[in-house]
Parts: sequence; C-alpha cells; structure tokens
Amino acid sequence: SEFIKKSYCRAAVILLGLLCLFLLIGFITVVFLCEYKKYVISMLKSSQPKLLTDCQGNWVAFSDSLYQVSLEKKSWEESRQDCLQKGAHLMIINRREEQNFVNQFKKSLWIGLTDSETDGRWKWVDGTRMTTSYWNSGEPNGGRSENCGEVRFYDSENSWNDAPCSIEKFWICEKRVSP
Ligand code: 2F8
Ligand code: CA
Repeated sequence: SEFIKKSYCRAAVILLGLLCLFLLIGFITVVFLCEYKKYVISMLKSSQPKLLTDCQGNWVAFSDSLYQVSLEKKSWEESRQDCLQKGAHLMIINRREEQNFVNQFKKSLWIGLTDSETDGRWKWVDGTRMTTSYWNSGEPNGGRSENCGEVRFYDSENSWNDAPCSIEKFWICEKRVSP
C-alpha cells in the first residue's frame, strides 16, 4: 500500500505540473494575441506610412485605409475593375496627407478620378464630386481626349495629370478599414 500511495502521489504531482504548464501556455498566448492586436491597431492609426502586410498581397496601412500599388500596368477601366475585385477601389484623395502619401511612391499611378461623363466635371469612383484638387500647373489640359486622373508629377505636391484612359499605367487601390 506504501507503493500505491507513492504512485498516486507521483501521478498527482505530474498532473499538477501539466496543469501549470497548460495554464502558462494559455497565459502567454492570450498576452501575445492582445499585444499583437494593439500593435496592428496602432499601425492603422499612425499617420506615418509604415509597411504592414495582411497576408493577401502587399497592402500599406496609412490612416484609416490600406493601399496597394499594382505590379503591372493596365488601362484606367481595367485598373478600376482590379481594385473592385479585391474589395477595394481606385484611390480617392480627400486630404492633403493622403496626397503627400501617394506622392511618396514616386510612381505614375492611376487614381479613382475621371471626367468621362461630362468633360471638366471631375468625379471620384464613389460618385462624389472632386472638390479639393492637386493638379499640376497647366493640368487638366486634355479636354475630351484625357478623361482619367493620374498621379504623375510626384516631386510636386500638385502632382495630378489628366491622361487618356486607354493608356496602360500602374495604379493604386484603396481599401477602407474601420479604425
Ligand atoms: O506635359 C504635360 C503633359 O505630358 C504628356 O503629354 C506630352 C501627357 N500625355 C500623356 O500622358 C499621354 C499630358 O497629359 C500632360 O498634360
Ligand atoms: Ca494632361
């Protein structure tokens, strides 16, 4: 019976040890997940552009949106379709910070701006009228032949140009995320 007592005792110690180990692992997991969540939220809220990938392509977090610069060139309409397919839209620029952000890519990029419906009436792809604009000097100058907006003169804050929609260019998609 002494032997049985010792065996029980050993089993109890082992069980207790395992329990402690599981608790510790659980605790570490919870702390890690909480810290990671805090980190992601702080990245999304930060006004500085920082690289943050979401495992489904290289999206860059800035303010309350994610942005993705294309790796290939397409017409404006095909670019618009690509963004829609990704649950996003061609970039809509509402704030000066966003305008300075897009210029940092130092690339000619289609954005979600067009006056295809009525010449000179520039609209964003969400149907809203363009109010604040960042046209380069002399732009828009294309009349009926240049109906799509691009970021082109990225060394200047006023970097926009109107270009023919059929030209193949890189583009930038924007996906809004709730902060
Ligand atoms: O100098 C600005 C001017 O540059 C080009 O024309 C030479 C652009 N054309 C195309 O991208 C096809 C114009 O849109 C732009 O205004
Ligand atoms: Ca132009």
